[in-house]
Amino acid sequence: MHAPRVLAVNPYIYDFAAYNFWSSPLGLLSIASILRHNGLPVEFIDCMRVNEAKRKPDGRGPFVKEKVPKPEILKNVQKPFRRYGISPDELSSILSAREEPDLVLITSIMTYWYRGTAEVSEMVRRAFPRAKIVVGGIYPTLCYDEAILNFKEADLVVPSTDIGAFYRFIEEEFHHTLSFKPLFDDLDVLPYPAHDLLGNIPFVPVLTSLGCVFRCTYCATPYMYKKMVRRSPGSVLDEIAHWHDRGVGRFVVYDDSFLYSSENFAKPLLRSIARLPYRIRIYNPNAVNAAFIDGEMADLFVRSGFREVRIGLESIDPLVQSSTGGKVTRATFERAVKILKEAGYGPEQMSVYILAGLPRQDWRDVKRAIDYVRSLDATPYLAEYTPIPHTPMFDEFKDLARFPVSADAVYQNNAVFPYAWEGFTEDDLNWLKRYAKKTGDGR
Ligand code: B12
Repeated sequence: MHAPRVLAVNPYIYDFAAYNFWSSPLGLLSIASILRHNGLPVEFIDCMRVNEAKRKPDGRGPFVKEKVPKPEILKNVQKPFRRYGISPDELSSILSAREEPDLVLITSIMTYWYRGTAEVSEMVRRAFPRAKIVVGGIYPTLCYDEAILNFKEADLVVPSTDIGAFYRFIEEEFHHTLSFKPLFDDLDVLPYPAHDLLGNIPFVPVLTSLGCVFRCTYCATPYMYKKMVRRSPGSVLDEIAHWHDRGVGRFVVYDDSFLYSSENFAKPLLRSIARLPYRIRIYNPNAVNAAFIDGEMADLFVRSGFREVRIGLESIDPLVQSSTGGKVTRATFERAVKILKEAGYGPEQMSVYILAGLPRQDWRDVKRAIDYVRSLDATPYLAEYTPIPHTPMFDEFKDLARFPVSADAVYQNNAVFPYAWEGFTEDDLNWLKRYAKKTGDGR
C-alpha cells in the first residue's frame, strides 16, 4: 500500500477577541514534520489567515475576521462575536479543489475554541467521506470526554499525553510502519516543525522546553507534562540558523520557564546567538520570571536581540502571590526592572503581566499592581484569568464561577469574565484596561 497522503488543517476559531500575538499551530506543524520524516506526503491548510496589510514590523497582526451571530449559550455576553480566519465558504472551495487525502489532521488549541474545530471536521467529512480524521491538541488533552462528544466526525481524538495512540492508529489503519515515533520527551530528536508548509513565515516560534518546574495554581502545564524536558542550546541555535538561511529574522520563544537554571540553558544559548554573524529579533510572549534576571542576563537579552522583555508579576498582593505559586516578590521584581533599565530597556520595552479576574480578586488589587508597575517605569499588561481544567485553581473555584466552566469549555474563555462579582465587575475590568493603557479617567 502507498504511504498515506496527509492533509493537516489549522481550523478557524470563534471568539470575542483574537489577534495573532505571535501565535502558531506549532503542535500540528511538529506532527506534520514527523510524518514527513517518515516519508508521508503532507499538505497544509491554515485557516487562521492574517490581514497582511496590517501586520506590524514585529510580526504580529490581526486575523481576517467576520462578525457572526452569538450561539445561544453566549447570548447574555454583551460583546460582538466573530469568526477569526477564512470563511467556511472559502474553506469549502479549497477542500473541493483537492484530491481526497487518506488522513486529515486537525488541531484544537484553546479549549474554548472547539466549535471552529468541530465545524471544520464536519466540512472535511463532507468533502472527503473516506478519509480518516484525527483531532489532537490542547483541548483534547484538557477536556478529553467533552472533545469526544464534540468531534463526532473524528476517527480518533488524541490527547498530547498519548501521542503513541496516534502512531498506532496510522500503522493499523494504513498498514504502514512508521520508523520514527518520537514521544516529545526528548526535544532534540524532533525534526524542525514544518513552518515551510505555511508559505509565508513571518516569524518562527521556537519550542525550547516542555513542562515546567513551577506549580502555579492557574496553569495546566504540570498536568500536561509531568516533567520538564529541555532542548540543548546547540539544537536551538541550529534551528535558528536553519530558518535564518530561509529568510526568517524573527524568533519567538515558546517556553514556560525559559530562564530557569539559566547557567545551563538561556545564558549559553543567548551568548551563542550574540556571536552569530547576523542579527535576529527575539520575542517572549510567555513572559520570563523576574527572579532569574541578573546583570549578565539583561546584557545577553540586549546582545542576542530581545527588542523588549515581557516579565511576569501577576500580583503585588503577597497572598495572591503565594497562592499562585510564589515565584516573584516585590524585592526580586524591583531588582529585575532596575537591572533591565540599566541595560537600556525603556518603559515601552518592559511589559509586565498582571493577572486580572482571578476568583474572589478585588479590582483594587489590580489597580495597585498597575500603579506599582508604572512607578517603576515599566508598562503594565493585563492578562485576564482563564480557568483551565486540571489546575488546582479550577478545581477549587469551578462552582464559584457565574458560568458553568466545567460543563462546557466555551465558558473558559476569559472574554466572558467567568469570575466577575460585586468586588470586581465587568465595568471595573473595562476601566482597568483603559487605566493600564493610560486612557482611563480618574476613579
Ligand atoms: C505558546 C503559548 C501561547 C502563545 C501562542 C499560542 C498559540 N499557539 O496560539 C501565546 C503567547 C499567544 C499564548 C496566549 C495565550 N495563552 Co497560551 N500557551 C502557550 C504554551 C506555553 C505552549 C503551547 C504550545 O505551542 N505548545 C507546544 C506544542 C508542541 O504543544 P501542543 O500544541 O499541545 O501540541 C502537542 C499535542 O497537543 C499534539 N497536537 C497538537 N495538535 C495536534 C493535532 C493532531 C491531529 C495530533 C495527532 C496531535 C496534535 O502535538 C504536540 C505534541 O504532543 C501553552 C502551555 C503549554 N506548555 O502547552 C499555553 C496555553 C495553551 N495557553 C493558555 C492560555 C490561558 C493563554 C491565554 C488565554 C493567556 C492570557 N490570559 O492571555 C492567551 C490566549 C491566546 C489567544 N486567545 O490567542 C493555556 C490554555 C488555556 C485554554 N483554556 O485552552 C495554556 C495551556 C497555558 C496554561 N496557563 O495552562 N499562549
